[in-house]
Amino acid sequence: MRYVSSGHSHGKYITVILEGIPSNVPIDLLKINEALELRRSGYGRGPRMKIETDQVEITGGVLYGKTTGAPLTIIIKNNDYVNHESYMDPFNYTKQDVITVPRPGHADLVGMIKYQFDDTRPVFERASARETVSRVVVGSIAEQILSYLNITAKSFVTQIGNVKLADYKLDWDYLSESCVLMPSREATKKACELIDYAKTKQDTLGGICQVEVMNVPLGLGSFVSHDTKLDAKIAQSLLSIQACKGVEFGDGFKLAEMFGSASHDEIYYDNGYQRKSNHAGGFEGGMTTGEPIIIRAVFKPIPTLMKPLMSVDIKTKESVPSHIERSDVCVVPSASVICKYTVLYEILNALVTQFTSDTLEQLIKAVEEYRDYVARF
Ligand code: EPS
Repeated sequence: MRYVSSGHSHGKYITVILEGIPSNVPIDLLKINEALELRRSGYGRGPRMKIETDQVEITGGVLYGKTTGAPLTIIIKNNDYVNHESYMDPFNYTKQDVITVPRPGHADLVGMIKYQFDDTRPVFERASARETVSRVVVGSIAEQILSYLNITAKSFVTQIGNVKLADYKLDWDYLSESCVLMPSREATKKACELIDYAKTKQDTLGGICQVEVMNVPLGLGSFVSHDTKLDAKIAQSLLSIQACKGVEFGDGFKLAEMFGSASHDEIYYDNGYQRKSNHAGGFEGGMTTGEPIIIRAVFKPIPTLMKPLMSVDIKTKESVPSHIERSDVCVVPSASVICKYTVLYEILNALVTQFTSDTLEQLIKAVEEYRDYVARF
């Protein structure tokens, strides 16, 4: 499987071409739109999220409600385009609003130097996290296919600023109600207060989110070569999400302070090979172990600050405050949604690479047979 997305944050559309999806998969557009809605929601997002409605349109690769096996063409309209059309229409434009002061922490400065622009717009229009709609769309299609294999996933936020979920009692029933996607009423309240505080300070906040994937067959990915390791592929995909600065599996960075005797997952046999723990987060040797996949990703506070950091005007080389753009205060709840769909895309990609999967039926049968084989081993 592979996909490519194209489009600008304030352009007319984000377009995605997704290749390698088996044929005969019924596509539920409502589910994709619901996933996109969850991505937009989350306490701490900016005014733009009230403008966008994100209804996908599929114009290729689906006939009679099911995939044909051909590449899917998926279009997501940017409602905000109408407010930017005078300079965002690719040909019929009046160049105005030239922004020559890059924001520290954003792709602005390096992008301008590398691609020889005198304006940050051609950089930030593409570097923008608006592009993450594409990751949610392809991941939601993956989720629909994975449901036939009983593979399920959830994601949630474990930290926003200094508010850590670990300090509170968990309440999983509360997760769907939490406006910051934290499974704790108390932690949610504290996180919202902190976001409000950051907003009054004209500042931003980062955090950590966790993805868990259940019932993934043992042996996806491989140990044989550097580029066949599935944990590495997932890490690459997650790190490519805007503002992501680190990824860990299972006990992750905590392993540094643990003894080997406490770090690994002892094996026993009881109706198949079992593990006493899951420190590895579902991966050994770049392959899935069959245990739940546990991944955390850390997101830096977003770099567009209402109280700007100092920068340089590339026209005059003078020291000036960086450009102020309407933006979000905290995107970690959205990031947790994006991370879940990013991981699901990679899991499906590994499955269709490993098993016969021209059709949905073939994939289901191949995975069923393989699971039987593993159970008998
Ligand atoms: C973004 C800046 C904001 C965010 C945007 C990502 O947009 P704007 O500059 O239009 O206010 O709201 O996120 C989205 C549009 C989205 O759909 O997630 C940025 O600079 O990355």
